[in-house]
Parts: sequence; structure tokens; C-alpha cells
Amino acid sequence: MDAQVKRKLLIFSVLILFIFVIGLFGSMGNAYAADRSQPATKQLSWNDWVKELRSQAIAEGISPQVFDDAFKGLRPDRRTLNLEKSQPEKRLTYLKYRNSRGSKYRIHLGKQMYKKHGDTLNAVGQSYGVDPCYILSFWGLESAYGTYMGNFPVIKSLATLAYKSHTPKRQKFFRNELILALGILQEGHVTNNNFKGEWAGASGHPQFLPSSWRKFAVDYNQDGNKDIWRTKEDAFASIANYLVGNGWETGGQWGVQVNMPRGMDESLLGYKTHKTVADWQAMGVHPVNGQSFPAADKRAYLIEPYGGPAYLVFNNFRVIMRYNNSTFYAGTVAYIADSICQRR
Ligand SMILES: [Ca+2]
Repeated sequence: MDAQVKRKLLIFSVLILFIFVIGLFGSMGNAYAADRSQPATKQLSWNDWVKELRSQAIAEGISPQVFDDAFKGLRPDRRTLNLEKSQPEKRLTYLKYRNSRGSKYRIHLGKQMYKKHGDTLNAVGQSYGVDPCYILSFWGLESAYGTYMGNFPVIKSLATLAYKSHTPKRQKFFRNELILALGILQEGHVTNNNFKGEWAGASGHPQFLPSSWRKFAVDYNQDGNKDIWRTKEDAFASIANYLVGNGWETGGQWGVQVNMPRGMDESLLGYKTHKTVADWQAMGVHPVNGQSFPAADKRAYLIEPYGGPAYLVFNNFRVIMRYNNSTFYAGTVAYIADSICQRR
């Protein structure tokens, strides 16, 4: 290989890595957008804080043994705090975001994963009434199909953020997640050693916070554990159950790209106003590229994500946003699902 080709390959690899890292931070930024508006209260020392937390945890049913094992030698994690501080504020356009997180490579892998795990995905999809292409899409976006679930010990990250996040509100949020996480350990669904995730405490194939795990995790293979970390069947079913629990409509489309008429009233854009498909059509909103709308009485929102085209979106799009409250995220989930299953 001559030197010039080598150099080009090197530049290309660095670029891919850069896009991957930006995508990763982008996702975390959406899930945990910092709220710096409130002042912090006076800080207890770490040891005093752990003592106080221990009493609360025990009062809420955590055994002293489980607590003490989990907190043995634990100190706040500077990496976690630095990551919380350094969330990028730069705003990408929708299409740039979608095309980097929903890259050709991720879609290609998704197709391979569908071949490999199709039987399980189809069975789970069938029993929950959720199109398996969406399960694959969440799995791919959240943990790169289980290849990147994060290396931060969940108890340590949550304890750090419960102790020292920016605001009392966030501290309270993470404290609640921390106690739920101790409950997961106590019930034996995962060992402390394997309980690892991204820096803010989301973990496993579907990157659930402990509160989502508590509400939606499923023991699909019926071995007694709701294991979203090492059992793919459980992880797939947990994603599907999350969607069903938030109102997923079996067989429902997420949305359709549309053309808006000139001079459309911009105050109608977004999630405050919904109208039936027929009403939007009467106002001159029409599908592009020969697509068609679902039933005329279907409830729909008109959105135009920053730097992207306009869409009419339906109930299932809003359900996707319950996983991560971001239009960019939901649009990307839908795009990957459609691309893996070649619907567009
Ligand atoms: Ca299980």
C-alpha cells in the first residue's frame, strides 16, 4: 500500500471515530439535558452523605449487607462529573444527526442482526404486537446491538450524580434511581460486577435507567431474572414492553414526510396541536414521493425538525419519544427501523 493511500485510510478512520463519539455524546445530551438554573445546597462530606443515604435505603427495604457491599471503597467518580459538565451544546441539523447516528453501517449491522436473531425478534414482536424492526432500531441506537453498553459501574455513577450533580432536582432524581438500582442488585437480576452502563446510569442492551427497568423489564426466557444485560430475549422483550406500556399501536405507522402549503401558519407546528389527517389534508398538507396517509381520522402532528423536511407524525412517534424526549431521536429510530426493513 503506498503512503498516500495509507494516509487517506488513517484520516478516514479518525473521521469515523470522531462521528461515532459525537453521536454518542449527542444521545447522552438529549437524555440528560442539564438544568443549571437552580443553586446547589450546602454539600455534606461524602462519608456523611453515604451514612444518611444508607439509613434511607434500609428504610426502603435494601438490606444492610447489599448496601455495604455495593458501597465498599466507593468514591465519587470524577469522570462522571466531568462528562456531566461537558455535554456539547452545539446543535446539529436533523439530517446531520440522523445520518450520523443512523449511519449506513448501523443499518447494515441491523440487517445482519435481524438475520442472526430473527426467530427471537419475530417471536417477541408477535407476543407484544410490536414490529421487530423497531426493537432492532432501539437496540442498535442504544447499545450498538449490545456491543457498547458502557463501562461505568452503575452504582458508582448514580451515587456520584446523586451526591454532586448540578442541582438539587437532579440530585434527587439520581438518588431515586440509585435506590432502585440497589433493589435490582438485591433481587439478583445482575451482579454488581456486571452492572455497568453509560456515565449517567443507563445500562444493558436497551440502556434503561433503573426506574425504566422497574416498570418495563421482562423475564422473557423465564429463568427468574429480568436480565437486560446478558440475555437478549429479555432485552428485546423489555424494549417491546416499554413501547406497549407507553401506548404503542400495533401495526401503526410512525409518520409520513409531507409538503406544506406556502404560508402555512407556523404556530400549528409541533406537539401542541393535533388534527386529523383529513383536516391537515384540507389545509394543503400532502405526502411526498407517492406515499400515502393512513386512515383519514387518524390523529396527527405536523413537525419540521430543525434542518429537516416536514412530517405528519402519529401516535407511535410520540411513544418513541417516551424513550428519549427528542424529535431527532424519534425520527432516527423510525429511519433506522424503516431502513433495516427496507420500507423506504
Ligand atoms: Ca430472564
